[in-house]
Amino acid sequence: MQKFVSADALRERFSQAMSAMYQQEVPQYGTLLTLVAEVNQQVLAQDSALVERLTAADELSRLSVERHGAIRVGSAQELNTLRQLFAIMGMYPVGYYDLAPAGVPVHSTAFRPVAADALRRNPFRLFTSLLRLELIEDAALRQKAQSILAAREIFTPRCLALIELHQQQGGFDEQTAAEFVREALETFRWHRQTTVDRATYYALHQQHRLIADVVCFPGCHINHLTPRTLDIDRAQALMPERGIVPKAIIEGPPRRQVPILLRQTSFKALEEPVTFCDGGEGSHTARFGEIEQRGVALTPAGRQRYDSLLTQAGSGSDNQQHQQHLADIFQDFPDNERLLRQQQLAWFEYRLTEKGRQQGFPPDADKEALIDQGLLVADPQIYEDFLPVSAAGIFQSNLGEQAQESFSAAASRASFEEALGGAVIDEMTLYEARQTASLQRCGLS
Ligand code: OOG
Ligand code: NI
Repeated sequence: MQKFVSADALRERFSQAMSAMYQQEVPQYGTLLTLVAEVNQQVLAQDSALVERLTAADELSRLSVERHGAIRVGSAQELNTLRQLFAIMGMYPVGYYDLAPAGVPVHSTAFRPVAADALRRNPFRLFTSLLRLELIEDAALRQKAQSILAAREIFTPRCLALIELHQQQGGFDEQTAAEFVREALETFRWHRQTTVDRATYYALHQQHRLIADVVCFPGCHINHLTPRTLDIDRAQALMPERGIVPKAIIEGPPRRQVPILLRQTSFKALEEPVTFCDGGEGSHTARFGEIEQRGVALTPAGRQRYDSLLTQAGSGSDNQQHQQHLADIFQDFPDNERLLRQQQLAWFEYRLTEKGRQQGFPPDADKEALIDQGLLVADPQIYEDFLPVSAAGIFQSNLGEQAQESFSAAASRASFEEALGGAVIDEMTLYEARQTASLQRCGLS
């Protein structure tokens, strides 16, 4: 039998290739990577307990390769082909995010690995948005955007052939794997040449900057890549020293003893020169850089608490004030692991210690007592997904300062799944299954 390259290896190579390409395209992203690596090193050097814990949970090695990216597509067909492309790399659509209420005319999912060992190996994820053309009010312009999108092909012919080949034979040998990564990368490359004339670009831009970004280019350029930091406050504070101007506030929850969900900040999109297809120069702002700090995934009950506290806190314009205000409001959210477990607000993964393996215990033993006796360890499950409010904040900060109108169209998960060609996976069932499986492995019911 032929030996195939694993999906995990393909994803790892692809994520490395994307990162290398983006460093070339947006040199500030390289600066950001260096900064994050330094901050992570400092945090680990100062916190041996954290190192020990991450090592024992086998979570340390993924840190340096970890990043997410974001792309935006214009048609059902493009989204559907992306689903097939990412499946080859072990990335599946998880979660549905409707950004229309926040004034962004897209709905989205995240393509990411789902199995625990795949996440440990390389958790590369892509936040993928589908433009909602139906939200363009001007019928003529909507029609025009539709026909521009219908005429483009964002995948190379060889990439499409390789997707088909993979579906037929179930894998790639070494040589084909390398070719696949090269060809797949082309879809996400930046093109400074638009496919439309100046007038069309500005007409679409006038409707919404994002619409111009999705419709006017030959591919779906990667618009940011985001490394994972262990201390986002420190990284944010150091950004100006490195010549990077961060967005005003860090999105998401405040700093905590037990970090929860996801905190994010970004630098402003670059103004990049473009050439219109009828000649003439213009500029386009779409591509930026972002960093994030990931914490424990919350259960539906925890998430509900988070959402309501965040709404209560509102937003601010001064980061220090906003963080202090958030910290005050989030006093109501338990901030130690035991309480998070006991109140079932967060997801954990359990494992036995050496002592636990030797000593044994009945399946109905009290988990907290076993933890106290040093027989059992509960590692927080990292939140692998995204936050729509934060995502909207990131989108907005890169769409200029002017207020965006809010689209009131009802959430349309069904139409998204129809375009995708399959259902999105519910992230909560993944976290829950992982917790349950870990308890079973430990012999607990
Ligand atoms: C995606 C913005 C969302 C995040 O980290 O929340 C995102 C986009 O700008 O296309 O990447
Ligand atoms: Ni992002």
